[in-house]
Amino acid sequence: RDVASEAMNQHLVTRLRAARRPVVLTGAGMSAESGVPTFREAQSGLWARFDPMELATPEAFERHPQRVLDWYAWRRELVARAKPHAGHRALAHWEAANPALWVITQNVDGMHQRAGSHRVVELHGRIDRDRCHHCAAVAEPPAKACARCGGPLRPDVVWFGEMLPEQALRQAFQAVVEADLVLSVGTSTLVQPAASLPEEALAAGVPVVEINPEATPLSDRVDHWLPGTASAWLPRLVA
Ligand code: BJW
Ligand code: ZN
Repeated sequence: RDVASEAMNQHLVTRLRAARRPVVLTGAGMSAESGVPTFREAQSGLWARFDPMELATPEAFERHPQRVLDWYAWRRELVARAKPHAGHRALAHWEAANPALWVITQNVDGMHQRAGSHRVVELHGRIDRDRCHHCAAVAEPPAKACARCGGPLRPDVVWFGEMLPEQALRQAFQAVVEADLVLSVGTSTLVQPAASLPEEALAAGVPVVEINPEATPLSDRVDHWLPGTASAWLPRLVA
């Protein structure tokens, strides 16, 4: 590493630590190094021939419920075996040092909480819960049908074409417009409305820093794009 980029990194560390109301936005890349595959990566083995974008829809569940439930059962197992990594722990430490920090995640795996973060807003639900596809009553797996209305149970996550949980969405937009620094980690920034959060920050003049090994639609407009992984960058920046 050359002296100039070391100096820039040091400058970034100072800015992040000085932030009074930081917000961290996380996506599937945050969990990749814990062993949970991202959505846009090729899926492995059994599921290689299915496009996650076509499984994560109400239409897929209505047409092929067992296929969708089997995919979720496979992913639930990956999540249960996965462990938070140094990047998750760095964010938990950051919250301990700065209790105003928010983590706003698109992930459904609960990994931030397992690492010790408390102020986590979950935009896309949780894979370890079920809810009724008809009346939205929450249920514990492995029940098969909803006790209240007899409707089919499905993972308590947000599929394409479905609304995000209203309160989480409201909290997320509020946190971002009140933030003095936004850090976007491991998201392709393609899926709405989550992809609008860093846009709102940029429009409000809030500095945005992005950690992602690949460029995204955001990368050439953020204040700093840090090409690399969550577990490599976060402990250096904020732990
Ligand atoms: C690393 C790394 C490492 C790798 N370290 N980084 C046209 C225009 C605009 C919007 C729409 C449109 N057509 C349809 C829409 C709406 C639609 C949408 O946005 N579609 C786009 C694809 C175009 N959105 C919706 O439907 C949303 N609802 C909605 O809009 O409601 C209003 C409405 C309702 C009805 C009618 C009309 C409007 C709902 C979206 C729900 C998304 N759900 C999923 C599944 C969740 C459940 C589950 O887990 O199964 O959420 S899809 C999937 O994408 C999942 C993710 O949370 C989400 C985002 O993905 P993410 O996190 O960015 O992951 P990847 O895989 O895309 O990227 C990983 C990144 O990590 C990459 O960049 C890597 O480089 C990087 N990476 N390793 C750091 N180690
Ligand atoms: Zn029901």
